[in-house]
Amino acid sequence: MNAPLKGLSVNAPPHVKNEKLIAWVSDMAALCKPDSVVWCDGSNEEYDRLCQQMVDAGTLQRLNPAKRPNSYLATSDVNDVARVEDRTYICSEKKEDAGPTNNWMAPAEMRATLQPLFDGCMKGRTMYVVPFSMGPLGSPIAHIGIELSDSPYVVVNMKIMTRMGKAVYDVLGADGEFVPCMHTVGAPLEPGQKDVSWPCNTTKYIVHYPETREIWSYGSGYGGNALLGKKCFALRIASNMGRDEGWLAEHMLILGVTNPQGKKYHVAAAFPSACGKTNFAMLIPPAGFEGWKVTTIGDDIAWIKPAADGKLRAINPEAGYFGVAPGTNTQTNPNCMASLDRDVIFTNVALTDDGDVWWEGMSEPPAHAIDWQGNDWTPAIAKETGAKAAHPNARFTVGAINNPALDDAWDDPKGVAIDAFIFGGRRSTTVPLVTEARNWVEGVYMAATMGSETTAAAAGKQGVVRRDPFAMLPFAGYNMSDYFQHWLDLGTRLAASGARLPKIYTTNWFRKGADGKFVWPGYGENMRVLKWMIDRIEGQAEGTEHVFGVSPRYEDLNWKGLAFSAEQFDTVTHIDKAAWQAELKLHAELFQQLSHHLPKELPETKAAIEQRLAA
Ligand code: TSX
Ligand code: MN
Repeated sequence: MNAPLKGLSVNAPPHVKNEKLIAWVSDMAALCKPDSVVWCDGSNEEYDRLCQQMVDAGTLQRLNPAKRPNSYLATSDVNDVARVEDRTYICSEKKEDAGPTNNWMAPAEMRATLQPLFDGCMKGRTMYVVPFSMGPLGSPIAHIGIELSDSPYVVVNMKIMTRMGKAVYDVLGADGEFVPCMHTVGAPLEPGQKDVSWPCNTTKYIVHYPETREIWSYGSGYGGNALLGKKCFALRIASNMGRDEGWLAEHMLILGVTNPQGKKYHVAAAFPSACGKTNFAMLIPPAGFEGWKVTTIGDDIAWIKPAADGKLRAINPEAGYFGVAPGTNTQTNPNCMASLDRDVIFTNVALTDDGDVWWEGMSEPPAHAIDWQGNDWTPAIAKETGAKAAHPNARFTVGAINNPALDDAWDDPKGVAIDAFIFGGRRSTTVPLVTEARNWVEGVYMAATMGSETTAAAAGKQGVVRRDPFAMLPFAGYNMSDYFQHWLDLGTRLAASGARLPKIYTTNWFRKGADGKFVWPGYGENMRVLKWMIDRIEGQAEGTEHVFGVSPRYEDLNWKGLAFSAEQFDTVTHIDKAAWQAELKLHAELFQQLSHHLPKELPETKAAIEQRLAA
């Protein structure tokens, strides 16, 4: 029996049995007033049909099938090119539950703000109902979302980035739980009004209600603002679910490492933006590491739940990669470049004269291209005006199955057992190449205090250290100090169960020499650091203990296949006491900002480091 519907009839197909879902879709259709409601099935036919529709509308360009089969280029509105952090809100009942690092508004006030914006926002458009699973369908670690969107670009990206389609309704059943994800580009069409190729609104809101587990996104069609399964659900809402239910939703890649004996380990790693997460997730072992294999489970997000045996089991909630294109090439990331051979949606890269794509740092520049804003681009124009062919935040959307290094267990509903966590920063000084935490609390301290120097690409002054605790600053859906406490509590709980906790490491590939150049070769050579970590897990590598952990000495790493001197190694590992005293003052500033609910273990760990520094 259908419950009485408040809104219009939305003609739910027979396989949709969830009354709560049907009622919600009806209510939202009544609010947004689309011309029609389409229940997506996630089929390839549907994908092809929507892409063709967008080609006809000018939103997508089909790339040359001989060069880039089954691939498209989208170019966005010039003011809709990135996540909008200043328009992103955590609307918890209490302000303190959002914490000092999130924008907050009272839920009632936000609902009153959004109501008139959403009223009639889909006039002249189609409302798509997009069912998706974050994580392998039916996995005990996975969760279901339903996104309502008036953007076909969102639908086709969600098809690549999530497990989207009809099968989700079988898992959802008649009374299963789902996270409602409401999205509009905020550009209703009057009768007869001609559409633009990238509809959006200058007003934007990316809103999360953590208590009721809802997402409302208004005015943007781009990436994390619009593909609501990713940052909004899998990080901001899921971090709340994880805190309440005893698990972790993290901004982490997951990789597998298999040694020449065939023993396999799993590592989850958090890095702030512009540290090469996707590159690390797809790392190819260098010369000297014959027989070693690195495989990708995920490149951006990890959901990690304690299993009955006390091990932490992790899944990648996503099914594809929404990665930054500029800088990606066959040297920096051969596996990624191979992934992009076909079946890709590119956004805001340049179009070459032969119907292919190009971006800065991909290869030798073409003699001529159409840049991401539709203008002629040549190397001469670039030299004269500084015009970029691709936007610095240009993206590719591609399915994980295209990755030649995809891990066999990437889709395993049980997930993989995590052996180590890595927290990496981007620092030209002070922080050594790699350090192992002596215990869980010391690891949480490293993660809480990690930072990145701003690069030229980011707004603001260059070379300033921005703290980005756990690489979660823009993504924690609740108070950051409570989040630290959750990590500490989890460690205590796992230890009490008698389980061996994953080891925690902090890395920095970005130390510079006196000449201002990077000293560590990075990329595939990071395998040398990864091997040391794994050897440590097995109790088969030495290191030297210092003020805040354990780091390898020169002789503790395998240097086969690389000319890297002990002097160079010293440049990337030495600990400057004065620099660390200054560093700890910056940690104090962070702790001051986060003082409400800050776990006492963090200032205690800081005091212990200070004591060792003074000794
Ligand atoms: O992704 C990077 N990684 C991790 C790779 C597994 N990048 C790119 C960061 C921006 C997205 C790196 N950049 C890494 C790194 O380890 N290291 C560096 C710094 C660096 C840059 C260039 C060279 C060496 C180090 N070498 C030459 O240009 C020849
Ligand atoms: Mn990310």
